[in-house]
Amino acid sequence: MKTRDRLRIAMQKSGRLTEPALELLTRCGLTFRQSRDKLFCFGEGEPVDLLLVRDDDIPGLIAQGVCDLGIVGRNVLSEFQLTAGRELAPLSELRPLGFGRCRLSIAVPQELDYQLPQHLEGRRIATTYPGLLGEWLRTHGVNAGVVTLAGSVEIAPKLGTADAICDLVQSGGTLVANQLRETDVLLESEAVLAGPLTLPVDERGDMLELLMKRLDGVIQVRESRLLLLQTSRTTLEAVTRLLPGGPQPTLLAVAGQPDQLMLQALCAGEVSWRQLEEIKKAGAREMYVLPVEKMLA
Ligand code: PRT
Ligand code: ZN
Repeated sequence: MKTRDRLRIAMQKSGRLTEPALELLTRCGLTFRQSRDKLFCFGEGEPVDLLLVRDDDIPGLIAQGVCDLGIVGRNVLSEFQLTAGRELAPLSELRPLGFGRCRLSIAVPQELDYQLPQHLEGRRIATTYPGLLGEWLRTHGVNAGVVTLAGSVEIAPKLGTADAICDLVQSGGTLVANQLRETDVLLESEAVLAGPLTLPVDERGDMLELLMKRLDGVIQVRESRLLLLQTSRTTLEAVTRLLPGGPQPTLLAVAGQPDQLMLQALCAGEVSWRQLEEIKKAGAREMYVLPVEKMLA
């Protein structure tokens, strides 16, 4: 294979992952000139180009060495790893990217009496993920027929071509609209950065390392929240105990109220209403959760 000095990233041309993937790369300081056929985008500042393709083609393009990296759903990557021929290079999930979240689940007609995977014995299950479904069936020792479809899996039970389905679920709206009930989750998915198991050792390797560092920074900031609250000195310990992870909080005095403190804490992830309510019960008030725009430690 001819060596390249520019890094090439494959991403979805048009679909659910397109916009968030582009936004992520832009936040990493990458900009692209779009070519007329919109298949190849030349990177302007850094030596990183984009290939815009169907998501299903992304793992294959990396495995063949046509692209160095790809942004793709874990569902597509895992299916590829289970079904690709041995002659192709193995891939790895380099980073979870925190968008495109969904799950691959089994769903059955609402009226079907289903409690255990064993109730699928001898039945037909429609899916676009025969590799992942096959593995799950084997794990549970179930013999079922796998009906592989290219799309519109959710209508298979109504059409009589399958008794159950194995498909991606996000809100669950599609299942409800088709009188189906979600029973088992096979895989929790989100968009991931996929790459070869062994990374290139030429100029591309340096760029790759740099890109991963920027990605980590962008992801860390995106998931960070700044929590501000007020508490009295007597409830400080109880409040601090409930704070979601992160470094030690900063304490500030409140002018004119010697008993009161202002607490500032950087939290590693989302702070839920439930967590806030618990912290409030422990004695906190005037609580704010703020997104973090940039961070330089
Ligand atoms: O053209 P191309 O092949 O590139 O696109 P595609 O149609 O195969 O993919 P696309 O854009 O639909 O999805 C790309 C990726 O987004 C998937 O591989 C998943 O990793 C991720 N993703 C996240 C989803 C969903 N959420 C999702 N809800 N992919 C598909 N769905 C579908 C699902 O198949 C079902 O039909 O949405 C329906 C369920 O949604 P709810 O909200 O009704 O439960
Ligand atoms: Zn696809």
